[in-house]
Amino acid sequence: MQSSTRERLISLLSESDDHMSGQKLSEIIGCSRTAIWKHIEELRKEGYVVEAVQKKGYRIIDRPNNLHPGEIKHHMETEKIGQVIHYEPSVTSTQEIAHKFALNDAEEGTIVIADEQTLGKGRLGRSWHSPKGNGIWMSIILRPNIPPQRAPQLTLLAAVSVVQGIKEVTDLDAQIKWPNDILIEGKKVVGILTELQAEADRVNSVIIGIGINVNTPEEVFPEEIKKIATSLKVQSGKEIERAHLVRAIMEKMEKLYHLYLEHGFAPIKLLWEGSAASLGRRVKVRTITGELYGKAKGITEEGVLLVEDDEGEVHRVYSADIELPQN
Ligand code: BTX
Repeated sequence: MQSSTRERLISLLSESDDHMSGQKLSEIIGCSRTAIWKHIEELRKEGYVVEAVQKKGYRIIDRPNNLHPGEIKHHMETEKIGQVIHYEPSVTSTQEIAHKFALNDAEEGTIVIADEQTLGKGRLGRSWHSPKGNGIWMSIILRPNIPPQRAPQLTLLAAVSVVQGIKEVTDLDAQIKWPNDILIEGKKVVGILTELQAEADRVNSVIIGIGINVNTPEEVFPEEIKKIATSLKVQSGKEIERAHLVRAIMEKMEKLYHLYLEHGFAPIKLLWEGSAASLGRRVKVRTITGELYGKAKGITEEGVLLVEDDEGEVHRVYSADIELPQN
């Protein structure tokens, strides 16, 4: 099924308060009534419940919890972010695909989203568990005119967007653990991986990968992450509509991105600090060169973490894993 016809059909049926006749749909979309009927049959196979009433027409009365672009874009209020969506049922990693699109001049705000990843990537060569049908695995391409050293700020911006989107859709309060984890009740519900295509002094594109455990039941997490991972459904007790959450995150991100381009990192920093789990606490910092214990004092204007050790010396931490020992 051609995606644009399908998307138009879904949005026409979703936007109408009443049934829509096959005749009317075929006129608006510009195809035959038989084609409309075939599309409706396809939608039913995918889990849409489409009511058909004689002399009145069709109406969607239930929809599957899927990530099709038509579902995500339905009533989405953005100009850029998420306006172009590449959806795939199964991929190795949405980051890989987004890198290819970025090299081929994809528009800023393009997203790649999948129902399953078979080789989901974390940082430093780690893997990201991305099972089918219950998470959000997506990569967003941005093209800010900034030097590469400012790119980590966009990880923090993305984290704030996700926290705000989660709050709007689920009413859960998530917290950010510097730099890229989002936690609820101390367990990881979201991971963010920011990668760059850049020259020495300027960024060509920033590819922000976001993985969210949305409706994952506890037993689906592999043994090695069961203790540290959670999902929004486990935390809220409710099934979450994934497309709704993606849409909310896109809308939050677009607002924050405008703010960032106009006023720099300062306003984002304030919002980030408001949701930070680690600030003011004792932390264990693991970098590739070693370990450090101290108090997380804050982040700099560049998004670098400041940690004061027991001798009072303040260290700038650019990239690390942070542990929050139970106080
Ligand atoms: P990270 O390196 O901070 O975290 C990876 C670690 O998190 C793993 O070693 C494991 O311990 C744990 N982990 C793995 N899977 C999960 C999970 N589903 N939930 C909770 N904990 C887990 C974090 O890296 C960055 C993850 C980005 C994922 C997105 S998904 C879309 C995009 N495509 C892609 O391949 N990666 C990004």
